[in-house]
Amino acid sequence: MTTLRVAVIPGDGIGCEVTPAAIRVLEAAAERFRFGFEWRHFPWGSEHYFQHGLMMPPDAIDQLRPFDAIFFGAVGDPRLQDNVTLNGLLLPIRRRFDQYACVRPAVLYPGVRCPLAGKKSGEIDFVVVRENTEGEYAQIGGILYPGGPHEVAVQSAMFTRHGTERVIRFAFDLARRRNRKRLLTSVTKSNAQGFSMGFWDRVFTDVAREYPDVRTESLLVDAACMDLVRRPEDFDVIVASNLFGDILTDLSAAITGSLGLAPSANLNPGRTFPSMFEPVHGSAPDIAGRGIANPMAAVLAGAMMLDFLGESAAAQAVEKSVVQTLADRSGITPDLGGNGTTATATDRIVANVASAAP
Ligand code: GGG
Repeated sequence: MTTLRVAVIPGDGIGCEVTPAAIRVLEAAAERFRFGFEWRHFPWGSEHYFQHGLMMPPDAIDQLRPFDAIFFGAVGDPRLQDNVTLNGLLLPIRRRFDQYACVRPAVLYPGVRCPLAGKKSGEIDFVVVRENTEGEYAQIGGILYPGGPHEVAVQSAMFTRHGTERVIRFAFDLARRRNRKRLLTSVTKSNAQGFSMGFWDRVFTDVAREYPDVRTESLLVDAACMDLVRRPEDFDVIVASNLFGDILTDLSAAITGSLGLAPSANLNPGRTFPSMFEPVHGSAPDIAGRGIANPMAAVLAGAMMLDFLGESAAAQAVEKSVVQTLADRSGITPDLGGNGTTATATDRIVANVASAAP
């Protein structure tokens, strides 16, 4: 029997609520499809910072390296600056394990209320591929004369040919594999940022020549935001830089009903290091501890992990079980208009995993 070795970092806030919920669902899938999990929990995050002055220990990357995958919850604590928490935990893992393709599907499922008028389930179904290791998140910059009247802040974005080509190529391959509209949309802001984003546009045109069977479109990020609201059904695969990909995926979660439904896979496609799977949402301090966080984004991230690790039948069963739970609208959480809790939604999904047709 296959045993998947997974490092679990629940992190902060509702990360500590949705991660165990998703593990219950994944265990149910493992039992049904006859494979096993070995989970190892790492209590890293803001509490670790308060105790030790660091979000994770100095040898954290070495500790994580042997695992098949990392299952991550959320990071962020109102008592700490977000750049301390993010740059101390999530971003170094993405960079050090070269998880350069962040894959974020956006699907309008049956039973979910879409905030856009007239959109039916199934009509919105696209994937955003976010560059995940460089761009605006490169952490190059500094502060001069801090706090004074002449204070200067510099933050540079870094775009390399290697990094840009590989994520664009990944997105083209995904458009081919999905075989839906075979359309790849590249999103930049090259009218204002001619060096970096003009460079991205050129690389996009270069790589596109290798994929004559995939149609292409280039949009400025402002137009892309407008079009995601006006005509979301037209998109198939979108590729964007680190920052734009992050912003676009909060918007795509909103138009598909809830941030509580949006999963994310930080992939190292060459499998040289473990990939990491997490909900798009953060720690949500406003609802943390109340037991009402939607576990579905974490569960769907778990399904993406199963698929990446070769358990595709189990992955499909988990996704179907979420879809069934949404369609029944029983036990669902308040973000979806229900009056259920994390526990009731998880119970329904687990029951559906056990009973769903193969
Ligand atoms: N589960 C993802 C999470 O905790 N996200 C917090 C966050 O602020 N992420 C920013 C980013 O992914 O760029």
